[in-house]
Amino acid sequence: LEMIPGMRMSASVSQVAGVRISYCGRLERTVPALHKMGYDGIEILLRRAEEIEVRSLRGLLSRYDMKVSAIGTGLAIRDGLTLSSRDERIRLKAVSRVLEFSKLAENLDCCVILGSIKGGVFPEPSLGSLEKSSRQLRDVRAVIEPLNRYESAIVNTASEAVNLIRKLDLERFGVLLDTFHMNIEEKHPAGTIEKVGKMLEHFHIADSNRRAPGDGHIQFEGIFEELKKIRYNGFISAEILQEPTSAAALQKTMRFVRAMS
Ligand code: LER
Ligand code: MN
Repeated sequence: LEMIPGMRMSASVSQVAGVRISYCGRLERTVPALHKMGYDGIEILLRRAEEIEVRSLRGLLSRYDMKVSAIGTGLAIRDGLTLSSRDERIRLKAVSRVLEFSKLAENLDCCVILGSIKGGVFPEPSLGSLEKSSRQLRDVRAVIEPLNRYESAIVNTASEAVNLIRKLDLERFGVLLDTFHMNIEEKHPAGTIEKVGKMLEHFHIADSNRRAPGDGHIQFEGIFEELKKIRYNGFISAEILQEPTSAAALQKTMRFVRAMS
């Protein structure tokens, strides 16, 4: 990605089968395959931090000169855990889960994503609970991801994420923008990137229908122009439906982003 110095590509991966937006399979298989397609890193979706053995993952990654861009935490909701729960027991368990992910993230030099783990639509999330959790997580290198209203009833827009970070003075927190969610919630996605500016620390790419970019109707030109303007130098991470196959969708994404940048 010569036009955008420092910008790199990663793809969501999962060792659990059946995650529709992740390249599923053993890392021994997905890491070399992504490397061959030109990816620089993986974003690992985990239910628990203990699913990763740091030393062997580091060995595998160094063989292919790959990095971990981020740890995705959304699978924790399968255990009923959310950071905005009104049930204090659940909320504290969610906080502990993120702290476990954080230790792993420090070892892998990457960020922890606070997406779905912030809370869904039902049970109704509490902003007060999310703020309490965020204060307890202030030492975590976290990125807050606004999600669309159909997936979450809390923090749907970039400005809500920025406001939360500013209000609580969360110095280590950044923002993760996902083009799929922006397409639903933001008035002007490219302008949103400009507003987030230096707080933008991670980026998910997918088209309007969660397919590979180019397979929906998002206008990506302005989005990439804005990423260049703010000199975004983090990862662009493919979080797309693996259709018709992971390889086809991820190769298409790589070609698309290279053509855009
Ligand atoms: C998580 O990164 C996300 O964007 C969710 O929509 C995935 O279900
Ligand atoms: Mn996302």
